[in-house]
Amino acid sequence: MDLPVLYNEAEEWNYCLMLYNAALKELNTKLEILNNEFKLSHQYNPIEHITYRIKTPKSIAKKLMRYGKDVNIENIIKYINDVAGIRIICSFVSDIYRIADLLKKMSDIKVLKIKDYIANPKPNGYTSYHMIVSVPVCLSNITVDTKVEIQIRTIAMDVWASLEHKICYKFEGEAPEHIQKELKECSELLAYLDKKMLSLSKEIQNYSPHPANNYSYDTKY
Ligand code: 0O2
Repeated sequence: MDLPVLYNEAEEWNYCLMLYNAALKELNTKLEILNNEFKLSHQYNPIEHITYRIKTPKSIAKKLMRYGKDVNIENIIKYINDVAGIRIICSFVSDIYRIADLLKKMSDIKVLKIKDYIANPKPNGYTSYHMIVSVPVCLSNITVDTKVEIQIRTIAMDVWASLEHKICYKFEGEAPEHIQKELKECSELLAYLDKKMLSLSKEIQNYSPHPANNYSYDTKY
């Protein structure tokens, strides 16, 4: 992200926020269009809902300090990939990969990094598909490539992550061992549930009165 020379740090930060917000809006619109198209041509929407946020200054500062970096705008732009974050909640695991593949094919979106915590869950049981992308934001005289973190997950994965986040916050990152163990078990149960729901949904599709409109499921999961 190249910034114009501005008067002071506050102005620079406002400029960054304008870019991050613009990138989130661009991505959100693209995803809404995809979902609407799916609804129209397959009577099916792979995206349940989308949320997005700008990371709080406190959380940005904490992350930079964890990385051993000074807290300044240059380091935020360079090291913090999730200042702008968008979360896509899907019904089924197959939808996650479908959405990720569609994003990868978008000519103006550059994929910078992928972390597949579904294929490789974190040791605590966290599962989700993460992409760091760069979105071109067209301004009056320049186009600025702006980083956004995309998290794609199922409803079940989202329930787990939000509970785990609350538990971590409550115990300041050091939850008792039995709670950690039970959380891991919950994650495995939810993964099983996701698989069952997908196979049930596939079966229901076979009963559709309009087979021509049937949505073809990815067979990866
Ligand atoms: P918050 O509150 O969501 O902002 P990188 O992107 O590679 O530079 P980073 O950011 O460490 O480095 O990468 P990662 O692991 O891909 O993504 C971090 C984000 O994923 C976190 O952001 C969480 O939103 C989510 N996440 C990762 N691991 C866990 C986990 O174990 N539990 C939960 N609940 N969420 C997780 P932040 O900055 O931690 O927080």
